[in-house]
Amino acid sequence: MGAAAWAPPPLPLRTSLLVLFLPLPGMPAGSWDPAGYLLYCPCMGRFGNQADHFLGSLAFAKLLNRTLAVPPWIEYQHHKPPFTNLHVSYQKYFKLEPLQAYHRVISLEDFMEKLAPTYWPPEKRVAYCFEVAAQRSPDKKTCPMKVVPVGLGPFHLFHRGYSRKIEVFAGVSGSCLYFIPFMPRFSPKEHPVLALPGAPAQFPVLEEHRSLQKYMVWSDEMVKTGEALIHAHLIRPYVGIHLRIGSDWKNACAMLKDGTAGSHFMASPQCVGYSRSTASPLTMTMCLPDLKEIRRAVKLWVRALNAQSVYIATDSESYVPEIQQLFKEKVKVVSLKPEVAQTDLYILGQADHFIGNCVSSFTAFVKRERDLQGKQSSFFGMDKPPQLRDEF
Ligand SMILES: Nc1nc2c(ncn2[C@@H]2O[C@H](COP(=O)(O)OP(=O)(O)O)[C@@H](O)[C@H]2O)c(=O)[nH]1
Ligand SMILES: *[C@@H]1O[C@H](CO)[C@@H](O)[C@H](O)[C@H]1NC(C)=O
Ligand SMILES: [Mg+2]
Repeated sequence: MGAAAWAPPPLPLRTSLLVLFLPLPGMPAGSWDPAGYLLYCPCMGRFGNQADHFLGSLAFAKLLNRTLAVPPWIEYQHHKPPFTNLHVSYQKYFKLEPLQAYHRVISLEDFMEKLAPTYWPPEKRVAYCFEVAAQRSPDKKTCPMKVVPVGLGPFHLFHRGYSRKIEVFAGVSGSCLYFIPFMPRFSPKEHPVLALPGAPAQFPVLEEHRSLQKYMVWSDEMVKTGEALIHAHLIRPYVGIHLRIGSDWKNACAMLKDGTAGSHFMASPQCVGYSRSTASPLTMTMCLPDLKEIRRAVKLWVRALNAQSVYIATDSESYVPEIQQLFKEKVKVVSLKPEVAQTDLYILGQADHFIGNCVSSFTAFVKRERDLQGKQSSFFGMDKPPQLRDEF
């Protein structure tokens, strides 16, 4: 809480924060960090997954004392032109500077443009490949295409063949714990740039890394857009809800039916608890709330807050008429379906109460932000979620 919440700090504090965000002494911008760099491709999942991985990778970079090259977000636009993956700079949605208060970072774009030509020329580039992945390749030594994807096109960074040399190591993709014993092998002197085909982090984000989200501060542009929409369309207090009910989600939740998934399924530790032994059950309603549950939960929280409006963020249907019907004309029910999904995240983050989907990492982003700001949240199928262990 406090400064951690990243509400605009009072003026005297702002000056001290500014000092905090200046490049470290002796490390002028554009100079090479002798402690080395960590690069990774955010190649798994959409925004929510990438954000979880970002937090873990940030923590991992700090653990290794390497500067993190912050990758762009990968957005998949297969349904509309240009029908390819887009790489959206981190700074479109968030500020880069506040991250420096936690650990040294540089944008991947800046790294490639300003540092790589001098310090990391193509002939010096090494691809680090997870052993398990390499073993799937024909000669058991190359990183298969799927593992070194053509993910970050504009930078040709994770392009197959970007490197002259492949270093295979016995780690397991997705778990930084497996990395650690092998780290001494990768001294910054011999391995100045660790470029990984995936995030050295777990999904979902570890409980102790959730609070790192306080360093993800919305960009001025996002704040401006989000605040303008809230002002124009919503009346406080407002309840924000996240409907994750589209066809891909229906398929995912169907895995719960046979009971093999258990309580821990995708982002569910955020509501059932991180400890497997004490996790509460994960029900189908929590994964895929039906209209009856959506109406029940919305009614409950609108009454509890005497809310004047409801904001619906959705991956498909919005159910505006069905929800409006609950309140006659007394409550304004709004769904904007913004072009940029992060606009929904912003508006949900600012709500007076938030009802999310426990299994969704899109919800998890909002839940973490709100937890850090002391704002209340619940989930469909779970009105009173337990407190998580956060390092504030
Ligand atoms: N605009 C908008 N997009 C959403 C919403 N819910 C899901 N999506 C889209 O679907 C993606 C879901 O993938 P991801 O973020 O990884 O979250 P998860 O699959 O729910 O864990 C998001 O990144 C958005 O692109 C929503 O409420 N509003
Ligand atoms: C971490 O890296 C920074 C920047 O290169 C360096 O000044 C510092 O001494 C390093 N810390 C440790 C413990 O190696
Ligand atoms: Mg996903």
